[in-house]
Amino acid sequence: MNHILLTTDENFAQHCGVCIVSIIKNNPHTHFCITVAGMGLSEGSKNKLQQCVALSDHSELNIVEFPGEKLEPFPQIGGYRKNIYLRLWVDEFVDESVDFVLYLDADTLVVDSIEDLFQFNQHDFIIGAVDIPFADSHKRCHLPLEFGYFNSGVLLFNVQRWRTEHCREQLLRFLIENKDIALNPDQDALNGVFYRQRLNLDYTYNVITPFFRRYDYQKLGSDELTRVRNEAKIIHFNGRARPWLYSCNHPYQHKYFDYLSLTPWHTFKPQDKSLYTLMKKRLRVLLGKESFIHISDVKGM
Ligand SMILES: [Mn+2]
Repeated sequence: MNHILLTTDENFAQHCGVCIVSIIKNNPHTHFCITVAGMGLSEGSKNKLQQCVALSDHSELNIVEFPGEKLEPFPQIGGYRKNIYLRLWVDEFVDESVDFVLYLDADTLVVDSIEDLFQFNQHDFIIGAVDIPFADSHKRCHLPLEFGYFNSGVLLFNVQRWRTEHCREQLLRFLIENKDIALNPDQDALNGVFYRQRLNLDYTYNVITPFFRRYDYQKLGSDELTRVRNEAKIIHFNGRARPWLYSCNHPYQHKYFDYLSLTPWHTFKPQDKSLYTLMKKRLRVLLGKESFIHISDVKGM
């Protein structure tokens, strides 16, 4: 059984459902045990999430209502809501026998098989994560450059070590001691504490938005950029590129709506959909002002 963890609140329940459908549709022969840890999820949303998982004959969903008081010792940082820390309770959401759990942000989309992530026998890491190319956040966090700085939207947890080495407590200590430098709550702490015990996953497992922008990450070289775009397995709509907004021009936006159409949220209409946004969107492309690469530049589109 392959274990996946997602966390959400009521606002992100739909995106969480879309992500679940994308996992199932791209891994039709894989058995998943999916946990959704949420705070304040309505009964309606819980039912809809169950219907998403029911699209697979052999996957199961476990919805956990997270007790908010557990978040109390953790600092609130910037504009982030404290529920960003929910992933850190990964060890409490699964049985003690489970070795690995793949955590996915609800703003990700799985677009290919992710079975390889569950098929290895390596235990000498605490978390697997994907580098942010050319990130400079390690300076702010006083981390050695050679370890890079990873994004916390896709995390492969070694749950056994997470539990026995009291990782959540280590992170809390880091956050309290480094309140002034931590800007990205969980992400800075995870980097700050586990940079030496990280398994470096390939870029294709967390393709963040800048990979699809015309002028970002040019230093990676066009071969590498093309490889990551073509072989993307998990798309992460981080930053402002939200596919559920009509104005978004991310080349994978239509995939979000493809999977959405299979969920009980299929009647969703983007709030910003209007003739004005349509024209603005088209005009940006026509005038060459669009920062995203063109849709046909991405494989199979
Ligand atoms: Mn995210």
